[in-house]
Amino acid sequence: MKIPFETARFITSALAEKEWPHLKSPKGTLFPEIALVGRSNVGKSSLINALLGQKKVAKTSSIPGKTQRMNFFLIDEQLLLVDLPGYGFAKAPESAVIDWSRAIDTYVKTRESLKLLILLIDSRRGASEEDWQIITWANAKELPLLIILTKTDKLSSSELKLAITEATTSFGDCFPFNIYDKGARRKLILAIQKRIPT
Ligand SMILES: Nc1nc2c(ncn2[C@@H]2O[C@H](COP(=O)(O)OP(=O)(O)OP(=O)(O)O)[C@@H](O)[C@H]2O)c(=O)[nH]1
Ligand SMILES: [Mg+2]
Repeated sequence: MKIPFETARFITSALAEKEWPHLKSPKGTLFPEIALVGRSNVGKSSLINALLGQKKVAKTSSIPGKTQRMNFFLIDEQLLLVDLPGYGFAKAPESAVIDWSRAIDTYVKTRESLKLLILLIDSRRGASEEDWQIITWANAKELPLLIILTKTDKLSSSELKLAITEATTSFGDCFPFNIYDKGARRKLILAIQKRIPT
């Protein structure tokens, strides 16, 4: 699907299933959807901004747990992109953590219009237990999955090489990314386009 990632229109912020939007295209079908998932603070909101070449589409923060709801954006009037709340954030009240993880779990397992899951993993930390749950589940469901190693600017080139080798060995293809790499946006768009069926 040839999405240029030029415009983003905020649609809604949701958590419970009944709040999720069911937006239809002029053709009368649900818009295809891609979602970003990953640990809190891994760089999901920052990646959305980089993808759109705009600073303020998704709110970012150095404090983990910034995105506490699912934020739905309509991209180029063609595709829904969802910024999911991050998991593994220990400082939020326990009940809130349970609500988030339940909502994310239900979302990735049941959302019919979901066409691609983008899993972000911090290049310095490797995959967590929750990341592995997502990988295993996506493989079982044959849902296209794009794994991105984030914050690669924090690694030396030899550390990065090692991180990529380790990631490739344990879960296959991955895409190294950092928000300061000017060439990354175009490559990322191509990687996403390649994985969304037309
Ligand atoms: N050095 C560096 N910092 C980054 C990069 N991407 C994100 N950050 C920083 O990491 C912090 C968290 O980024 P966010 O994009 O808010 O992370 P998030 O995954 O949306 O976090 P939650 O909303 O809590 O789930 C911010 O301080 C960002 O500026 C990167 O590529 N390199
Ligand atoms: Mg966020």
